[in-house]
Amino acid sequence: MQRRHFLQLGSLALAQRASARITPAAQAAMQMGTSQPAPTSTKADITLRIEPVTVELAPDKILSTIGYNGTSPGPVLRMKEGRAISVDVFNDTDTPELVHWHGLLIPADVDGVEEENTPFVPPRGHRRYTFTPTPSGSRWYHSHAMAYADLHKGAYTGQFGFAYIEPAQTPGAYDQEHFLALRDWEPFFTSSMEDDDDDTKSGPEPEKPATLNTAPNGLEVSSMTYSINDKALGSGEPLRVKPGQRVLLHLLNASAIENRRIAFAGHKFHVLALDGNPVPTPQSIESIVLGAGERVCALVEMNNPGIWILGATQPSIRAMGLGLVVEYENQRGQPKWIDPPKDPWDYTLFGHPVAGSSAASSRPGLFSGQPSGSTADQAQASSALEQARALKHVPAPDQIIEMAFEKVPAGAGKFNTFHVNGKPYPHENEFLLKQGARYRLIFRNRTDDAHPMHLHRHQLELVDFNGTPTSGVIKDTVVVPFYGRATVDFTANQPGLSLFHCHIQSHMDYGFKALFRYA
Ligand SMILES: [Cu+2]
Repeated sequence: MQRRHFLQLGSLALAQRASARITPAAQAAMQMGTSQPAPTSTKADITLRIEPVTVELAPDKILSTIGYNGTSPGPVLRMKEGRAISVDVFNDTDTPELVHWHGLLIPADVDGVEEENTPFVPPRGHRRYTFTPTPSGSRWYHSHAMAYADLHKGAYTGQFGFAYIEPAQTPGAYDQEHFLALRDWEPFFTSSMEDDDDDTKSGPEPEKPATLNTAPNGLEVSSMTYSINDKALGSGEPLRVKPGQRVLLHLLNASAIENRRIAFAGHKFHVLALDGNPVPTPQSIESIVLGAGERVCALVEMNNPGIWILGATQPSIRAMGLGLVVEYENQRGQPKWIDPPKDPWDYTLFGHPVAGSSAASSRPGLFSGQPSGSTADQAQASSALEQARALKHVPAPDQIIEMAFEKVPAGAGKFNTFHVNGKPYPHENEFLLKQGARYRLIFRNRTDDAHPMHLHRHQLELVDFNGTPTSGVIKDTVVVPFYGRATVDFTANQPGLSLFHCHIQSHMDYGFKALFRYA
């Protein structure tokens, strides 16, 4: 196995922090103090305080970061679907902040995104967010502040937590319910990260850059410290279970940095929902890939007494803390790990079966695994586009929007930059939506990383994943495999600005985003 080689650039991080870019809107918030008066008459349903916190990953590993209400992760916020809620956010830091409600279909002015013109929560100030949570399921909340070269800002901090929107009807029976957020800490810059894409990769590579940019890689972000919630593997209390119990797990990858594969030794995950949305075809599987920002809800039958590890499949990542001990009652001994089979991760497993095609047989010629990049492949690529346009198993959209992703190594001096359709953010008026219309987005990932692509305030229905047609899988974040392709449909039913971006913070900060506007 390849060992991680990295160049730790702590002093660079410090130097950069002093000159971190502050956007004009953030600056205005700092200077003018657009704080609302402190609420006096009515108490909000929920109060969130953005403040410095300590996180005890292990007795000898206590970190300082910014969190919510004294902890990181912040509290699990339970809300009722369709019932209006108010959230008072107090910002006890010196940085303008935003709280984004990931996966909720709410207006732009409370979505918590600068690009959508949500007002900041000013430093030492307050804002009240009022919205009606929908749809039900596992959502989450996190800072949406930009970080650029400052690894102490935005999603690198401990500002994240689950928001669980309770459905009108309760889900099936279970004995225990746990919210588990995967997380990395103490990020650092590196130009030579070994990412986990080999581990999260699935299938063919239909997309390649026309000419491969062979410039030396710029800086990206990595980490050497991991946890589930606030504890490193082996610290804190184990998750205690009894034989025969059904345990409902709400999993979230709250990393600002990396996609992750996890498994539960000795057990299978019965996947019920992706990104909080029930899937058409629940499946029992041995491992799960969670892109940054993604959620999976899974039931686990406790039918294998012992002491087990639920954690990252990569041994080095588990060794650095990403895991949790699950202990059956009356069992003693060391926690056990078993490597799961290396099954490809494929969202289409959970979709409606497409008539006349199985996952294996439905792939058009382009996706049969030949190396691509030749002229013949280019020709095939255009015919594949025709096929993507002509997907027969779902209603035809009103319009197709293609989005090609490219990486420019060291495009921003030290840092890699990312382009959508040939340019970094901002795009002027390229992505215009007509209210009520149905759109198809074709994500063409011509980079050597898997990118978790998130569209705010809308729900994406996956209709094709690397050549396999599907339907019924509803997501807000879709990992597009490296050199891969994903096609999603959505209805433009949320007027206002909607940000689309890679959920890896440094990718978003350095160009990998676009705004959808309503005409
Ligand atoms: Cu990315």
